[in-house]
Amino acid sequence: MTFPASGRLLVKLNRPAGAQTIDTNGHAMKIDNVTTTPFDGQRPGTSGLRKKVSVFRQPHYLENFIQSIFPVLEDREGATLILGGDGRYHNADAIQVILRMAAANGIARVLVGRGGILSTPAASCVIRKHRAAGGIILSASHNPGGPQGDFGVKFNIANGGPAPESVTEAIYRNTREIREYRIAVHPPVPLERPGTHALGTMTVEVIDPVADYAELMERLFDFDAIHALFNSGAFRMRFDALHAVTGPYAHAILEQRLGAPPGTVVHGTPLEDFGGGHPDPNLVYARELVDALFRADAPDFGAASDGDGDRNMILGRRCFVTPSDSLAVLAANAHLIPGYRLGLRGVARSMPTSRAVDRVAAAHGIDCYETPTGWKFFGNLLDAGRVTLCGEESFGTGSDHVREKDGLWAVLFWLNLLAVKREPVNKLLRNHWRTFGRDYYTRHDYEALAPEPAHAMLEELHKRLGTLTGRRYGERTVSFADDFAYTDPVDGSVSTGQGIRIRFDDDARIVFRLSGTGTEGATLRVYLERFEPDPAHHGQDPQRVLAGLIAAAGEIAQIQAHTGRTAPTVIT
Ligand code: G16
Repeated sequence: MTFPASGRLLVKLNRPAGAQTIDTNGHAMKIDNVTTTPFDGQRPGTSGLRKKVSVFRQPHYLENFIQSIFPVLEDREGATLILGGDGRYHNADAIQVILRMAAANGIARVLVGRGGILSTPAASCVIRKHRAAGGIILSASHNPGGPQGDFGVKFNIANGGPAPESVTEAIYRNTREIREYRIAVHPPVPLERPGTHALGTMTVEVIDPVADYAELMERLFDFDAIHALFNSGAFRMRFDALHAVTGPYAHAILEQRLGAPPGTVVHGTPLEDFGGGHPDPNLVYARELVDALFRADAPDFGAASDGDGDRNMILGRRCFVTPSDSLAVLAANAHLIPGYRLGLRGVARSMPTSRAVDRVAAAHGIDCYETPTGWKFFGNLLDAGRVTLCGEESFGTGSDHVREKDGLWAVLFWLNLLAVKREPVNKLLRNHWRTFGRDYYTRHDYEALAPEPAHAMLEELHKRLGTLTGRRYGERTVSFADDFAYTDPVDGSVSTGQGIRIRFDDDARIVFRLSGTGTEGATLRVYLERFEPDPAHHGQDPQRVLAGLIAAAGEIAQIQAHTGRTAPTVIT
């Protein structure tokens, strides 16, 4: 039997009597209850379910996962849901499937971004503004797209943030037990223009994906000051959207509203395969931008965002700002920005993020929380009003304005800061380090490892944790080693196994953990940092400053022996 619109072959269909609804145009809509069986491996990772496109295109795969989300939606009947994605390959087909499933599952209204587009932070903004019960965001974030690339589904709850572990575990349990899903039989809903459509008794509202988000940004930042900066004739910027979702947002906000000259935004048209690139804003995958910022005629400011618009990379002329330093600089200067002029309630960072922001928090007398990797761990702290700013080493920065990290927000924050200070990024950074000291920091990734040896390596290291304290590696001695566990201060939930921390007698630190966002093999992440208080030593190459720690990491985890790798694949 063929299913209209999806074109997929489906197995047995059960059509119970009366499984018809009448839409607002008086048309009957048939709902099919489709018999299915569970798939292995539908447990959401660090940020949603991410798999190869070919996995998601298997019959029933997407549908099983989506059906497993509906029972966790509070007050589903009559609820509003937000739907959109980063425009990657399979986005358009998946949106139509989800719309038909939402209609069949009693959702009253779905707001969809025009063309199926919504950046992750914009989706968070729209969920909050329209008091939706939640949102489904189709993205594999910074992972490559296209038919051979990755696809993903994230579920956000009513606060606009990623579902916490209790919810993702409930969804996972549903995927283990699913026997049937519900889907309406209906032609595709046109999404190319804003407007309202009926899908059975459900209303589909196609919205401008930029409008609500741009309005929020205008409330937080001094757009006049940024406009004046762009018009000063003394400031040039390059924003690389990497052919991903932030293109339309950046064109609309930076060029059209803030007066940046056309051409400031490059690679601004979202493409299904991101133009064959890797939409990950870091020193390796955003090489073209990095090269442009290190040339003789470099612009003053450079920035990039990722596939779904929640990450950011900040560059000055001949200067890269690590995400950890960026968070610290924003925290130290927040009072200069209209949306934060009353000061910060507190700050939070993920455990592997450098401790640069801790120093700012200590100086300002505010709380600083250390959470596991994953934006979902900030949700409770933000909701409880304990923190205003948070960030992660993985190019994520955000605040309580939404419940996701927010790439363009971070760029606007920096622009506002530069408009107030009128000094180059590298000078601003140097002054920050002079005040607070510099946390030299780097992350080494070993991608696409065979999963078994990678897991064995960390298990073995885990077993040796108790024997490490007191051992000498090069010029340092281990003072502390553990596997990070987190107790959420708001709801008391406990998350264990969140990364191995090794601290040394000079307070230098190594963290080892396996990525929770990859789709191919395993990725080992090694995070390395060392504090340098003396401004006379602030201008050095982090790889050289951290060489001793890098060697110690290899020795402690026996990386080469376990993986056969002699060097990381990505250094940031
Ligand atoms: C996701 C999460 C982030 C996390 C990052 C890295 O980002 O939202 O909170 O820091 O993954 O995770 P991992 O080290 O496990 O790969 P994104 O941008 O991929 O959604």
